[in-house]
Amino acid sequence: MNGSVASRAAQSVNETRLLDRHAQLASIGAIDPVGMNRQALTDADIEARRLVLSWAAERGYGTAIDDIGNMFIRRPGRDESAMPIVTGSHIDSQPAGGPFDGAFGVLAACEVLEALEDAGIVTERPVEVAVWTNEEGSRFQPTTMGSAVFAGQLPLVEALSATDTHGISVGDALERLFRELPIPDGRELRAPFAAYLEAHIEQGPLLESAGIPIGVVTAIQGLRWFTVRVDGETGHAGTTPRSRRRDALVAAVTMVGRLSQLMDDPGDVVRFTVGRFEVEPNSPNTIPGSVLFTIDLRHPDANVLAALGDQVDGICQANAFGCRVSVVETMNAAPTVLDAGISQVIRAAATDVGLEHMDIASGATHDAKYVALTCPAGMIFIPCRGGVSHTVLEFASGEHMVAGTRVLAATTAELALG
Ligand code: HGY
Ligand code: MN
Ligand code: MN
Repeated sequence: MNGSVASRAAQSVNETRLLDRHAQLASIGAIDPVGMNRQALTDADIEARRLVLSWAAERGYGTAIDDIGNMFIRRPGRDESAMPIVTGSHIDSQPAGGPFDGAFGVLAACEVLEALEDAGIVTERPVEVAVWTNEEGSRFQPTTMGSAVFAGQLPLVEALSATDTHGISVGDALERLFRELPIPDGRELRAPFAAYLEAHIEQGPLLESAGIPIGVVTAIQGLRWFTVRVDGETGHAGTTPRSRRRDALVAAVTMVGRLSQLMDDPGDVVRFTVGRFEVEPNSPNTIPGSVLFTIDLRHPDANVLAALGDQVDGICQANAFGCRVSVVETMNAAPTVLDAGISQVIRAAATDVGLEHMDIASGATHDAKYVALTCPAGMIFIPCRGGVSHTVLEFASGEHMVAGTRVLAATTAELALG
């Protein structure tokens, strides 16, 4: 590792600037008294993007945006024709999330550009910050939408037609974004990167339990998402005999029960979540006419994921209770092994900065999963309190944010130098 230059980049990380910017970003979409609701392509997301772009403007960096709204901020390199080293994450949040998931990775990436600047380091390759669109997938399904489209894993037209619960499409929401946040430079989807780095809170308990500040992510487990729609018949709760009912809710809860049995895993490795459940017309004395629910299924082993996921449709159809059932798979992403060479650079950077590190597999998914299909990719985790995330209680300390950013700075500098 090019010790002195990478160390200089790490040491130039400015704690005050990083934490001030975190506070500024955390104020946009904040929930009172704690937490974050800054879902993709909402007013808050647009305002947060504007703030990040204002930091780029202060340094005169070029900015670009692609057709799915992924934004890129570029610090030039000596060789402008060389593929950039790109680092970033997302600034959209869950509806009741925290101000660290994703935001930390974008803040760390912006701070890396600042640190390189302050240290007067001229890199051979350009270094870019990426801000991916709709990582969370809460408002528009599926998760990691921007990076999936970027990597050619989700057709742009399909992503643009996804709608939120109010019927607003990604395409409509993006048109607003493009109008409100004019960024003159377009960027091709699949523009090649030399390497991609993403810093993120762990969102699990392992680093905190081990008392280790840096996780070197070796893999991201696979996931499959399904949307199940059950259409029965509404009717009067007091008069309709059971034999005449086509109750969508009875069918849907039976499906969920059977699926839960299937996913029961003594080893506690399978992750199965029904996170959204909508009943219509949702009236106490009307038989439910339709139900929509989602399934989030994850496993680190591709064969297990395939075997379980392939049974979802059959189980739902077998418990229809006379209703019409449609099961649509909105995402099927295989487990990802991150680049061994990049992981080694991250380990060396952590050692260089004087921070203990350990290898870790990611239970959450990340934009790095899709970007890894296009270039060598690595991830750096920092601990979060209690190992919790996707809750308003999510928290990461300033000390750990600085530690992760220093490792990101050293790794980025090392990769961008030659
Ligand atoms: O769902 C996830 O793992 C991530 O938060 N997108
Ligand atoms: Mn995230
Ligand atoms: Mn998340």
